[in-house]
Parts: sequence; C-alpha cells; structure tokens
Amino acid sequence: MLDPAGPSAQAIALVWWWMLGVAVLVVVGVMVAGWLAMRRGHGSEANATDDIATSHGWRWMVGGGILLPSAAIAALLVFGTPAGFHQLPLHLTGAGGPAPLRVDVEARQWVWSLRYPESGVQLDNELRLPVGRPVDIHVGSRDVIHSFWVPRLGGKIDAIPGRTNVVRLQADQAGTFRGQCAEFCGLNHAHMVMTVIAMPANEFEAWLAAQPVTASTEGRP
Ligand SMILES: [Cu+2]
Repeated sequence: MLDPAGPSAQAIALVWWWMLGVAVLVVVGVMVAGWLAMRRGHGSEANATDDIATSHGWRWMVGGGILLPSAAIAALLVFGTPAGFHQLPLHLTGAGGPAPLRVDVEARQWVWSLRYPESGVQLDNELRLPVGRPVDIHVGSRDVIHSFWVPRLGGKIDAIPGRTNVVRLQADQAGTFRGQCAEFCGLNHAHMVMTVIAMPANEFEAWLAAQPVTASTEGRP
C-alpha cells in the first residue's frame, strides 16, 4: 500500500502519509501540553482562582474539542474525497486515454473467480491486466462477505452476496502484485490470495487471445 504502482493506489498512499504526518504532530503536541501541565502544577498558576481555571478549561475544550477536530475532519474530507474518486469508475481524467477494461470477479470461500466478459476468458486466483489502462473490477460474492484488495494498485471493495460493487484499479508498471481478501470470511480467509500480473498492453492482448474460452458459466449463479 505504501509502494503504489498506479494512480489509484498513489492517491491513497498520499492521503495516508498526510494522515501519519498530522497524527505525529498531534501526538507531539499532546505530549508537550501534558509536560507543561505537570510543570505548571508547581508554579504560579497552581494558585489561580477558580474563575481563571474555568476560563482556561473552556478555552481548551472549545479549541481542542470542537475547533481542532472540525478542522481535521474538514481537511480529511477535502483531501480524501478526490482519492476516493480515483477508486470509482468515473471518467474524470481519462479523456483521450484507453477505455477501461472490465473484469467480473466472484468471490467464494475461498477462491477468486475472474472473468473477462468481452472475451469470455476465465481464471481462478489470478488477474492479468494491461499496464497503463484503467481496469474496472465488478465484484460480487457467492456466499459470505469478502473484500477485494490489491494494495499496490488501488483501494479495497467489499464483495457482498446479491450486489455488485465496482472498484477501478490501474497499474502503471509491469510486474506481479499480491491481492488478498481483506474481510474475514472463514477458516481459509488468510489464504484467499490472488496473483495480479500487469503486462504491457500488446502482451496482454496476445495472452488474452491465446486463452481458451470457457463458453459455459458452469458453477456460477
Ligand atoms: Cu476473506
């Protein structure tokens, strides 16, 4: 997740680093405030009147309890929302780029079944995709809730029986990436792994054309 290989994952990693940076600042700030409070306990303010103590208390509650969280949540909304849009099948940046490739994914205990609807090719636990082209993954489930996640390529999306969720991935470099079920789904959840292979576009097309087409939808709902 911290070594993104495409724009969807890159957007998430950027938000993650900002959140880490701000969280570190907050922790340091709290430590310093706590240290100051302990030191002051022995100083002049220990003798402050109740009125002064109350007004200081209000200042901290309004500033630290209302203003600070409001600003933090607003900032997260402003910076996090565009990162969220990156994970959706929207055409915000793709003008002139290649059309997205569609892949249908059905999760079940404990296998990922993939299908390329345009060509009819099917795979289990392996996803191949072309470099530099958005891939819209349509995710469903046959049994329980799973979660489709390829950390280096994009966000995770729940696989829910009876509905289809879509997440957009993109790989900007060729390579092999690991996909992992990210929602506890039973005994073999941890082993519900998928190998994702990003290939140069021409190699991908050649690979796809060479695959046997499974005409039936045997075993599928
Ligand atoms: Cu799982």
